[in-house]
Amino acid sequence: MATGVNCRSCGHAGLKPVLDLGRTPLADRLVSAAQLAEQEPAYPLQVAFCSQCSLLQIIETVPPEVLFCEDYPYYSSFSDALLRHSRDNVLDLIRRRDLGSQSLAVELASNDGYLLKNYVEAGIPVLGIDPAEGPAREAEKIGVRTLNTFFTVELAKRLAAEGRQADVIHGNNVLAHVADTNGFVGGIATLLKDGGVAVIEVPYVKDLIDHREFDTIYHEHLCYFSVTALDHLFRRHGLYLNEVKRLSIHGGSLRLYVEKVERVGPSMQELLALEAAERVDRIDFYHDFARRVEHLKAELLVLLRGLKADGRTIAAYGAAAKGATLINYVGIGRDLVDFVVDRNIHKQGKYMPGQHLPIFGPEKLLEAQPDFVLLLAWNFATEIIEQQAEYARRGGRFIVPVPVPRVV
Ligand code: DWN
Repeated sequence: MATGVNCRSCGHAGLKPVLDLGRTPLADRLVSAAQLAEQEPAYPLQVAFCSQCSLLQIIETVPPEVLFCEDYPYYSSFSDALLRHSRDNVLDLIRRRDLGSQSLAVELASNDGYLLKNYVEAGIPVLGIDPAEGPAREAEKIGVRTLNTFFTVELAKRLAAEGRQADVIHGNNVLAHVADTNGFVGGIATLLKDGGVAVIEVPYVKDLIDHREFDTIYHEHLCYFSVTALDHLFRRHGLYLNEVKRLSIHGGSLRLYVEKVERVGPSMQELLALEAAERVDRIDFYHDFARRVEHLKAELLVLLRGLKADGRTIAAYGAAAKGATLINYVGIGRDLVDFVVDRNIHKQGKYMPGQHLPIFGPEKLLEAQPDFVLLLAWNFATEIIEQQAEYARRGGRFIVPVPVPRVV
């Protein structure tokens, strides 16, 4: 049975359904105390596959203004691992592309300046573009010049006309978020200098499927990319995906090196071959994903209910967007988890979407000393467990929910 919706990338009609997570609240729309009694907006969250260009995507498009502008609570700098990851990327590019004071580094979805600040430190001119008011304000405070707006082809044309084409364009965790995928990529082609490079990071669909990372599916994430689907997308706009790196961040990501000259290297050929061999470009690869996600849900509920039945107390770590998908799909309310903690001060004092679990600062863990902490931000488990050494020393244990629910 095909959906009546066209592919976001190639326009092909008749996407094939893969997973239906039901109607869910918006993952990053944290609830204030005053809003607790209000009806929360909820939207269908259905995943489908395009058999023409092999792009996995969600059917629903929530208006970007609703998702990313006011009160957008995500600040990249609350993860030390992400800051280190971004700094290494920039220093590598400065060296590889011999960037200097005559260069221009642009970041699409530059957030709070977490990445571009490394260019500023090196005396290299930057321009950030981000629609989220709070993070853009923080970026300006640390000297990262930021346009508080969405990136569009029109903006790219205006900047190019002003002589502001870029030597490097960064786009981390944004390509999957844009409602106009082709417009966004067309804008990159317009804004990039002929000899420039776009360095883009996206979660990798193969890791999502292989490791049952269903909770990274939410309305901000419209597309779930394979290298095959990305190659089709970029070539449509005269861009070439010449080099790819697989990264462990965010449960498995790709770093894409995209240029205006075609010189496809071995890293790209190897991944295209791997995807063909594992049929990542066919619906078969996604066939039993829904069943495997159902299993994870059952396994996690058995674990949590068993601990509660033994009279144990459970809290959670990471008021993450993926955490919202997980607690609402699995059905984790205050009957199982007492509260959530998060370092992000903009999230503290609010409540998780849907299940309305209260959010506190991490110090709450030592105050309440719950027996177990469910790591909703499992993608930063190593960093968080190290950080919470005192909680563990006092007997606390952690639950990692994905890919297999387990106590560590
Ligand atoms: O695509 C996106 C990814 C990259 O980031 C965005 N759409 C939104 C966001 O997704 P998320 O909220 O699921 O991402 P994180 O980065 O996994 O969220 C982790 C949460 O945990 C953040 O709220 C920060 C918090 N945190 C913390 O409190 N202490 C994180 C670390 C590392 C910590 O030590």
